Amino acid sequence: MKKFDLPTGVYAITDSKSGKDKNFLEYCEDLLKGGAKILQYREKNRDSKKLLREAQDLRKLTLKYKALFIVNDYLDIALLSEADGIHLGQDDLPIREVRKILGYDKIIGISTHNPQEAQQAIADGADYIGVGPIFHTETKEDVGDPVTLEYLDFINKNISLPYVAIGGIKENNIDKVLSMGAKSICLVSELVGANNTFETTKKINNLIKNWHKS
Ligand code: 3NM
Repeated sequence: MKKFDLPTGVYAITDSKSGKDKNFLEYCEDLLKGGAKILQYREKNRDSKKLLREAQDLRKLTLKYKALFIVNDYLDIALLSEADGIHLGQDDLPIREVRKILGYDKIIGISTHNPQEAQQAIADGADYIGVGPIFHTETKEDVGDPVTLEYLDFINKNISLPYVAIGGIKENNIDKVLSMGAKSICLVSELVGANNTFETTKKINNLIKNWHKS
């Protein structure tokens, strides 16, 4: 299997609230301008045509900024938009089946919430895992209680796959996940809610990169 690593820095995820006061594509471009080298398109309430159109737009944008493009859940949209990969939840299509269609050149990530799921992700051939929610989050419904830093600690000690730390991470608590070694970190509401998404993404992205330089 190919060796894959997640880029060190902000792992950006779109959110249907992204366009709150901002144009959706401009919002996403701000994330990329701010230095995010991976962008996941995660939208639930869209018809298929709109999903595809937005995914194709984001594919172009991510190529411009030399960032990876990942589609959440939808295998057809990932294929048709020529995404770099797909991100699956525990109740989505099984990794092994998705791999048959996507092949080994594409990235498959999966959200995990406990050691068993992380070990299963390795057995199933995932390229990376999501580790969360570390803290309380309102962004993802039915995600369950925070897994806390204890689960992150387990992952660091026992799981060799690249991971993205996610869930309730803000500028004011990011040091806790950084100090445990997290290199790829996702913040959704913190960036959606920022007055200036570009500046906030840039600041946090530099914070993560500088932390790992020293
Ligand atoms: N997945 P915020 S938590 C999309 O734990 C997502 O798998 C999670 O948003 C998981 O930064 C989450 O606003 C939402 O808490 C993260």
